[in-house]
Amino acid sequence: MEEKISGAIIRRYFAKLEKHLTVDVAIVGAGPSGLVAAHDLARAGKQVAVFERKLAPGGGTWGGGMLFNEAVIQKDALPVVEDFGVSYLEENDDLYTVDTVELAAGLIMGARKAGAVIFNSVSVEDIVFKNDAVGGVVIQWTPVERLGMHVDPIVITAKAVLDGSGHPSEVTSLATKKAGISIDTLSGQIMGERPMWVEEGEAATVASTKRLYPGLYVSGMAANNVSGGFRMGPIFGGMLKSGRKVAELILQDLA
Ligand code: 48H
Repeated sequence: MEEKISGAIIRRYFAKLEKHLTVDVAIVGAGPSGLVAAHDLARAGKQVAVFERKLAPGGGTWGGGMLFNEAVIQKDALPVVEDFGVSYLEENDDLYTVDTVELAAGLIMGARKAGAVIFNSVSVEDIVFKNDAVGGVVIQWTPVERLGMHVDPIVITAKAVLDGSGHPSEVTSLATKKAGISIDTLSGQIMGERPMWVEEGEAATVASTKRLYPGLYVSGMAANNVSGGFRMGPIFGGMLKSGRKVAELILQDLA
């Protein structure tokens, strides 16, 4: 019995990993924007792998505002929430609340059930950059990264790479620093996140969700950081709509 359990896990995991060595879309970060994008892309028939540094996918969803596990969403983001079967309560002024444990769990389940595969505890430490385009991600176990062990990573090739890494926009940072590229922002570089201004931040999150360079896309707080948007705190409509928008952009480009 002991051998059967270990064997089943190893066989299934490595079959899953091998099947995703080359994908249509590699998504870095299983926060709300990355999970919505994963869901929409997989639902449209694309092969999608999500790489999440932490053990638990969900990004900043779980903690709500200051660990009060409720978040606010706006009326125009309700279709996304409804797509995932997540329940909500009406507050006022076209604002609604969601239990963030249900939101995180719902987004994870929705992305998985649509066919996206999530590799948790896996960090993206570099990009593939060939023929003047981003062509994949370089991955390493998070514990190896955290322990600072000198271990070479492995590579996932992809037609599109989505930087859904949140505030630090890690993938775009790698692309600008290591590949030395100029991206689609006013300065051609990462502009840096600005302070709190909810309405502006929410609008900017969606507006700055875009293709930054051939093969490289950005969503969520990473989009804000890259394009110099304001932050907005525990309101998640912009993240959900950003995930939906970037999926549409990638689908158009891959068509
Ligand atoms: C693998 C990585 C790597 C890496 C990071 O921050 P997130 O929740 O992402 P978004 O942008 O979808 O949502 C942002 C939202 O949660 C938020 O922070 C808001 C609304 N803030 C407003 C404010 O004012 O502060 O998730 C990103 C995920 C995390 O789980 C990271 O662990 C993961 O990406 N990640 N995974 N390899 N190199 N970098």
